[in-house]
Amino acid sequence: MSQVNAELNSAYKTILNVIGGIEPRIAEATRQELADQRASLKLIASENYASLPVLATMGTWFSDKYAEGTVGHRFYAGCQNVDTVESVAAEHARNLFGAEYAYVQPHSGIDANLVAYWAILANRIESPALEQLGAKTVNDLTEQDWETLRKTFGEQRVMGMALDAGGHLTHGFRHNISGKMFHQRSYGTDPETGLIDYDKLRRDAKEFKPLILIAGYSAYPRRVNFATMREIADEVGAVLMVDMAHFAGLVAGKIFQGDENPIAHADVVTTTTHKSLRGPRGGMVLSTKEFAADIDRGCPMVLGGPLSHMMAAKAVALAEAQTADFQTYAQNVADNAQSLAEGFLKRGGKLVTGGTDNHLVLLDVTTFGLTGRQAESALLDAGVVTNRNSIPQDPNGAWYTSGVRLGTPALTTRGFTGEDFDRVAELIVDVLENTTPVTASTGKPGKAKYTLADGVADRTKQAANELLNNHPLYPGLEL
Ligand code: DSN
Repeated sequence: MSQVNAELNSAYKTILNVIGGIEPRIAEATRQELADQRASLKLIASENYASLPVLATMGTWFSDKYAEGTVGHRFYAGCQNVDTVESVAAEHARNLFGAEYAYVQPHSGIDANLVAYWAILANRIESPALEQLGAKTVNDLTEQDWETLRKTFGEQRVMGMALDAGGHLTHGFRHNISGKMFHQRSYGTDPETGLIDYDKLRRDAKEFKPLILIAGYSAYPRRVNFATMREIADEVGAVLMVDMAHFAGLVAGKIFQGDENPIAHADVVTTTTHKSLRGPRGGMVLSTKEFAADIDRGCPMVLGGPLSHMMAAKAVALAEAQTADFQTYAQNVADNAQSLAEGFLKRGGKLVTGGTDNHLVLLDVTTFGLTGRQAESALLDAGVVTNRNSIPQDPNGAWYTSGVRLGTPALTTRGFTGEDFDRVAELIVDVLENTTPVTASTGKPGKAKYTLADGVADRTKQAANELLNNHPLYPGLEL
């Protein structure tokens, strides 16, 4: 992470002092959050550290402006500067990803997916349905017509990756609105290899005939062949939607190319902007021209007024992501994940799929006799921040789980090398080997409680500090 200029560092100090004069607890929590982030090994695969210019861009008066609508077509007066912000962010998104169309308003990943679902429904169903109902626009529809339309929409099907195979809640999981909107069938992974079985997926898709085939994941440690997904979608007449939230940085950095580049193959691509892409918290939808008009109806169909300060920060982050430095960063993220995986494998760790070729690894902690929850908590006690995660066919269910997911985007931003990640694997194995599950009162092995052997937390924190001090976070920033 490069040194940010001294003026920005001193501006942050001043701002925190001013905030402290109004609500000291918030100023203190903000200072403490930076101290905590600086002092821990952040391995949550979906987190990163945005640059200070990106963070600073979020804190401006664009926050105060309403701008529902789209560029040049707003429901409020005085949006000329918001128009500039949204146009610049969309232009950067199109250029960076080579997309025909970019919509930068979504506030989060789930918002982006909802906008995409609505746009696909509208594009593929609404027009013919309207015609059938003798209506020109949705405004002409009667209550009865809406009932008919609701039934038509309600009969639609999506096919996405199963949650325990690494898929995401918003891809049709029953406790998410996507699972209420659509009939869903999930595709899993091969029980032996842990990899997506494209032949089975094809057979299932032919039987289920989804309107939308969703590719993308939040805990699958491998690349996806989007060219094959496209073929399958075409064979069954589905729209191909890719949720690249986790790996957008690897697409932006040209690590995923050819068959692995979602933009080249999908109709609609959604993403968040704050994970491997290293921007502000938020979402985006990219698409072919065919879906642009329907995606533009995201606000007010799904979204409230756009967060213009966040769109501005997206523009800054997307400009950063077009630099050679970002390409190097993305390559390092992938290389470091390899080093982390090898670090576990050579110390007897078991990884779902046997390794990684993206930015994350999924460590099966049953070999240490632990649940994911025990492993996550013991690691946190030792200053290692991870998250527990289901593994395929997880015997411990989605709450306790049997895995820990670890990603390289954040620590790579700090400048961690492959050697550092090997040391991180060593520290994690040491913690897990020294963690003992506590038997539950029923006499059965407990799923939540554990003990960590004396001295392990301290020696891990000390070793982690050495690594962290070699790669300071926001060097020069003192609050
Ligand atoms: N919460 C994100 C993650 O951790 O993967 C996905 O929404």
